[in-house]
Amino acid sequence: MMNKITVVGAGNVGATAAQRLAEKALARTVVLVDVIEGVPQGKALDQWQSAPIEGFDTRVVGANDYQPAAGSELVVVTAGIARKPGMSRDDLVRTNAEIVRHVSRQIKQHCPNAIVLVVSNPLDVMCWVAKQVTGFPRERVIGMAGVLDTARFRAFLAEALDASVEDIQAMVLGGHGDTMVPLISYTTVAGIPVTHFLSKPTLDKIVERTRNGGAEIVAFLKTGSAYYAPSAAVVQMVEAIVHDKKRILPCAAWLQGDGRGHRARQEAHPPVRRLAARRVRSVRHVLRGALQAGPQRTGEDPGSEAVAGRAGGAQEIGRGGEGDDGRSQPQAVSRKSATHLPRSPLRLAACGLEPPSNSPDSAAR
Ligand code: NAI
Ligand code: 2OP
Repeated sequence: MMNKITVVGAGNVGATAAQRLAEKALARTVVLVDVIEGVPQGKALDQWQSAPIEGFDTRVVGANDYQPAAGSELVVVTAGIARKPGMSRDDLVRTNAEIVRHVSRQIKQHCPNAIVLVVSNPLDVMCWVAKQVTGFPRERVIGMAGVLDTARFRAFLAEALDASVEDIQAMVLGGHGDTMVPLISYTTVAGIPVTHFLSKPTLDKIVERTRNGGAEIVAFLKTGSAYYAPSAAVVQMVEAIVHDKKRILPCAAWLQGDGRGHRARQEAHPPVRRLAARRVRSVRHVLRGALQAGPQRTGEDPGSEAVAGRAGGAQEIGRGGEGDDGRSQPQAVSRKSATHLPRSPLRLAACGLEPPSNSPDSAAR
């Protein structure tokens, strides 16, 4: 159990995540922070009053500032706006980058040793903003999306197979959107390859539905996006961290390609390189949009150094890539290493579970 976990953003995902964290007693205190006066306090009080019925002792407290969050060991960032019908996750980038930048500064000040779990969309870019602004080491800034995408994939497969979700083993890597990669060759039903049970057209449909899993829910809800499965995914990751379960879960992470194992895997698996290249393009695209307004902010306030660094980083990525501004890992990226490293450091990692080049997963992409 941790002493304190903070959830920033007391909206749908944040409030539901806080409730789940408390019910699982993953911390002594769960702090819910939001900018809207009264909302985090009211929701936290309501959740705390469910404790005698649900049988947990975790105190849930709400606040509009970060004082109660001070010293949190883990901070979940769900602050931001959610998608409406017709919007892509990337449409949220300008607004949410500002929000996550502000939140990250607060985290850096009040929770300097925290692990930051980012949820706000577009996920990869928001992870990058959080990492740049906090300056935390890369292993302390991770993003949730793959666990959610994997859960959706498993749920759809279980439905098609009329089997228990518990007996479907799968892993979805790639971006949280069009570049999502459900690894069909690693998908099994009680250990038996799923291709024994489902035809390619059926699997293709399930892959497509998984890719559009978020949009399908937005189309139903109309006023917001999914939150039950996303909050469950957050809590699975938090639980893995709190109990140091050694789980292998897909997550967004800043990869610099400087680990020997990582480089060896890159060389061994051409599809992963292709995936990386695709992600470089997608991140570049998003960053260009996000940073058009960037330069005029330079020098605006102490935090603008991060914005300038971000803009510089993005331009470098666009030019072919020296990546990191070196603040958090000054040893890591050099001009020399950048020539053979992935040009965008943002990629999903799943500890050696990359598909071989002739796998069905290459087709799925
Ligand atoms: P929501 O609109 O219900 O809640 C967002 C909350 O953030 C609101 O209560 C708002 O007041 C608060 N907020 C805004 N600015 C803030 C600030 N500066 N400090 C603290 N709180 C602030 O949205 P929802 O459904 O909870 O989604 C939150 C974010 O998570 C969205 O960006 C959404 O796209 C993303 N998301 C990501 C998923 C993923 O797989 N990575 C899955 C589901 C949602
Ligand atoms: C989802 O996939 C909106 O990213 C969110 O539901």
